[in-house]
Amino acid sequence: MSDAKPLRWNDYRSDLAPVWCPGCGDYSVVAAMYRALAELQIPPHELAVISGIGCSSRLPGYVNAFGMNTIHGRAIPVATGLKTARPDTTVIAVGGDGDGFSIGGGHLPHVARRNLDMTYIVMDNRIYGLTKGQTSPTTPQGERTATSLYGWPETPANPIGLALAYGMSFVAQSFAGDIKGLTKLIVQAVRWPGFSFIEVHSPCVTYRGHDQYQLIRERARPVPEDHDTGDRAGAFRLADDPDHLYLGVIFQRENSTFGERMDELRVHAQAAGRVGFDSAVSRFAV
Ligand SMILES: Cc1ncc(C[n+]2csc(CCOP(=O)(O)OP(=O)(O)O)c2C)c(N)n1
Ligand code: SF4
Ligand SMILES: [Mg+2]
Repeated sequence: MSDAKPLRWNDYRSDLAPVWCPGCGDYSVVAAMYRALAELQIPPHELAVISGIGCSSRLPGYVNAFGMNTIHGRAIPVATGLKTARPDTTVIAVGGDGDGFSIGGGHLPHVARRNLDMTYIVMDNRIYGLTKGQTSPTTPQGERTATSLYGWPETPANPIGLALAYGMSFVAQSFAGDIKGLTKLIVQAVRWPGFSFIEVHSPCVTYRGHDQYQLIRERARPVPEDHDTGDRAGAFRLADDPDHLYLGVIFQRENSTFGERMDELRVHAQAAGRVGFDSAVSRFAV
C-alpha cells in the first residue's frame, strides 16, 4: 500500500493565474474541477485536459496536468487521438459553446457514436466571449449583441437535445452558480465508462451582463426525482422544456467503448496475422 499523501484540491491548481474577467462563470468551473479531481485522486501525470480556443478554452492552463490549448473547434479530435494512443490517461476535453457547437459541432455526432471513454465539459455562455461578444449557436433569439444590434433572429441550438439525439451515453447539465452540484457531476462523468458530456451554463458577465446568474437561477431546477435517467424519451422531454433548466444527470446508458472495440479488433487482426493481411489485399487485387 502506498503511503503517499492524498492529493488536495490545490494540488491540481497550476501556477498560472486565470485572466478571466472578475465574475466570469468559468472560475467556478475550474474550482469544481479541482475539487472533483481531488475526490477522484487522479495523479496529475495520468490526466490530460484538452481545449479548443476561447475564454473557456484557457482552462487547461490553470490545471496541474498534461494539457493542450489546441485550435478553435478541435478539442474533440485531439482528445480522441490522445485517448486512443494512451488509453491509460484520463482525458477531459473542455471549451465554449462556439468552440463545441459551431466550428467544432461536426465532431459531436462522431465522438458520441464512438463512445470514447472521456469527458467533455462545455462552458456555455451563449456568446463568443474571447472575440468580444458575437452571437454563438446558443445565443437566445432576440438578444442584442455586438453582431445583432437589433436583436438576433435565429432559434438557439439545444445542446442537451443534440447530445441525446447523437446518442451520447452520459448527458448532464449544470450551472456555474452551483459548484457543489458541478463537482459531483464531474466526478460521475469522469467515472463513467464511456463518453460523458456536461453542459455547464457559465455566464459571461462582460458581454451578457451580471444578471445572467439571476436569470439562470430562476429557470434552474434539479432533475425531478422520479425521472428515469435510462429513458431517452423522458430525457428529451426535460431538454425540450422551454421554462426550466434541469440540473443533474439527464441521461445515462452504458455501451461498449471505442477502446474496448479497438482491443477486440486488435485481437482478431493479430490472430489473422499475415494471412489476414494477404487475403485483405487480394480482395482489392485485379
Ligand atoms: C479557425 C478560427 N476561426 C475563428 C477564430 C476566432 N475565435 C477565437 S475564439 C472564438 C469564439 C469563442 O467562443 P466560445 O467557444 O463560445 O468561447 P468563449 O470565449 O465564449 O468562452 C472565435 C470565433 C479562431 N481562433 N480560429
Ligand atoms: S469575456 Fe466573458 S467569457 Fe470571457 S473571461 Fe470575460 S466574462 Fe468570461
Ligand atoms: Mg461562449
